[in-house]
Amino acid sequence: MKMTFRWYGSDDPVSLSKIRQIPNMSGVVSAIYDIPVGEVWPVERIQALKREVTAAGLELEVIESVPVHEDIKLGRGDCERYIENYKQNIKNLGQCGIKVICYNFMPVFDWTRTQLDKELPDGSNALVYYKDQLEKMNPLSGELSLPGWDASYKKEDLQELFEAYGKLTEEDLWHNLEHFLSEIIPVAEASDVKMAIHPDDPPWNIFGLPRIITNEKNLDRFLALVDSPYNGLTLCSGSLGCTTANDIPALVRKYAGMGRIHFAHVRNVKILPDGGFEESAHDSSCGSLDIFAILKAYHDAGFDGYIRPDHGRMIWGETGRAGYGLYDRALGAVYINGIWEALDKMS
Ligand code: DNO
Repeated sequence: MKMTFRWYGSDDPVSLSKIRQIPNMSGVVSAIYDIPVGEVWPVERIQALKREVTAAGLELEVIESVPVHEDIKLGRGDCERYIENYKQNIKNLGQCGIKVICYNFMPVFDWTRTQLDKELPDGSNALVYYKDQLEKMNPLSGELSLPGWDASYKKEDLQELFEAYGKLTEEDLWHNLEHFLSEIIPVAEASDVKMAIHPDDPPWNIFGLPRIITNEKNLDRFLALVDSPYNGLTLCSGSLGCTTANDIPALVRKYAGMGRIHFAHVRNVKILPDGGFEESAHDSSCGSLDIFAILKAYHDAGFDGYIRPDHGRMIWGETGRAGYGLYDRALGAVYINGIWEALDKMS
């Protein structure tokens, strides 16, 4: 595996030089954040980003993410133009040596939490999803936004988007996803860039919006839509793992065994009795997931793709982008590295 870390560009308070000091860190995953969703990222901009990262002694081989415009998910309006732009982005990124593109197909909202700074008993702050808080949230207020979200919409379009999704069934969403994949995967193959869809987080419908990348049955269906190694997964343990219905080690064993996981997001989550959840430290002892079993499944499958610690809590007084501070994510990376070294030496 290749250990990586998410970096939000030059205004990220977590600098490249700090990331480089985390042991065994091969590179960062990042994106160009100031180009409107759906438009083409010029090659010069990608090269400049790559130069900045490599000058700091790190690699840039994974893009997280190239967001998918809502018109593509809804199969309407400028859908075909945005698909052409997406293809151009794949070509441009491939030309710059990018190996994996992470993206998602969640209608309107990316990952959703109800509170970003819940104080845990040890004094750390974490992101949480509480059902009672969710019921009080108004998705149309435009106030719902998480740091680091892959925004694929404009605030003023929310009302209209909700109306459009009101008429879209889950089957329509599958149909639009299939169309998108059938167009882009041949380009990804020709450009040698592996596409890696991120599962829906949380993996259930939210605010009445359909979500389909949620469980084993749907992951099977997704991979069969275009049966190519270039049509793969970002397997996010914390997203799929916030319901006990998903057995993460089993999913990893299956899909890594098929060579379809290109990017591993590893984090733990504590599932609450009512179905809500709290993000926890990475260690197995802190949440509901067995991180050792998950990593063992990757190791047994001979996984040699990219991996990253996922959200961290805010600890030691750190402030900044919720979920994406330095300290707890660095602890996560070190924990994953430790388990991996043990697995290597024991095998
Ligand atoms: C959350 C991230 C997601 C992910 C996107 C991919 O922390 O894992 O925002 O990057 O869903 O498009």
